[in-house]
Amino acid sequence: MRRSEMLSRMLVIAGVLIVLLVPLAVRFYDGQGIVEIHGRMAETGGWSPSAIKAQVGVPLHLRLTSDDVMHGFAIGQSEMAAVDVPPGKMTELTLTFDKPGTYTYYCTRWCGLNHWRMRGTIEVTSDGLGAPQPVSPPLYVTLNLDIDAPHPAPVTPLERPSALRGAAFTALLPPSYLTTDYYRSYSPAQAFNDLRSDPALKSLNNAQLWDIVAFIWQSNTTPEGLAAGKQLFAQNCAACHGENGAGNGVFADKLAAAGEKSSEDMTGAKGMQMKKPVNFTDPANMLGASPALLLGKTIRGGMGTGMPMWGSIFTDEKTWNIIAYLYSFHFTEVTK
Ligand code: HEC
Ligand SMILES: [Cu+2]
Repeated sequence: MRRSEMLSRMLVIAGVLIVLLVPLAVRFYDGQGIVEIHGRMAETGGWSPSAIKAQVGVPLHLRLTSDDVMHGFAIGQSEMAAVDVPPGKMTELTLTFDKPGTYTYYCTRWCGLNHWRMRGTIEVTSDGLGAPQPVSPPLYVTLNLDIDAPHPAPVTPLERPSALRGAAFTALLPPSYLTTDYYRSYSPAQAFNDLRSDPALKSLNNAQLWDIVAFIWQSNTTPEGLAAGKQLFAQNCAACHGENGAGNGVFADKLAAAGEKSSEDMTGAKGMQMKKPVNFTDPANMLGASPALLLGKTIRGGMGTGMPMWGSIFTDEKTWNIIAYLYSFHFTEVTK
């Protein structure tokens, strides 16, 4: 064989190899390989694996499938749209993270009583570049609130307050009541008591002061924010708290019916102390709760009461929108 012929054959072989290997290599080495995740209802194991690792800026390829019913997959605190994970099919997904941290993936379909326990984590690290961003503690911690304590409202309105009527008194209202800080830190009942003892407002009757409370609450939200909160509530909370917030969602009964069984955690240990989902339409309870308290409970969860923790799922903005929506069960014309 002549030297040049051998060389050209080798080049051909090399070329063929490159054609065959490059796509494979790209699949495996441009990222961290391919991770296959199987979804199962929480009672039979949830996601497996339930913890994976990734690196900042390096694509993570996922192949998702379900071993039982239809599940959904989404990453908490991100704008990623949820993808369906049907049984008997592989759904491919590539994710690239631009910040280090622990991300939560969760099921977005109500697949069973313990649907919300279908969660896993992605630990995203960077090569020592850029220290993790310091996180400020949530407001309920700063305010030192006991978010598990009962919070009955010392006063409640006789009729439904109206933000629209309340807006008529803006000229009298000291501006300090309209700050975000004020709204987030106090319950509507506390705000009512503050207004009642304010000399600037002593000409007004109680119903008028409640209208101002509704107006203050309305001023801290927008129609878009409320619409977003309503949608998030319907998707994530209504199954327990009820479509209309009355604490009678379809899962509320099922949780009660499951009785003893529902107090088992995923390992079968009886770690749970199940409670009834809160009725958000009860003024005696809700008007005694500040947005900071409700947000605290929402992000931290009930720690074994059946109330899931949502802090790793929603951004702060989304959670504040849900909280604003919860008060709309009490105030009329809460949007402009
Ligand atoms: C699986 C059922 C379940 C789901 C889903 C659920 N909750 Fe709850 N929630 C509960 C239960 C049970 C309680 C009462 C026990 C407790 O306070 O820990 C509760 C209590 C709360 C409280 C405390 C209210 C108060 O007056 O102190 C808030 C706030 C709350 N839930 C918000 C939410 C939001 C917001 C969502 C949706 C993002 C949600 N919950 C989804 C079961 C649920
Ligand atoms: Cu599921």
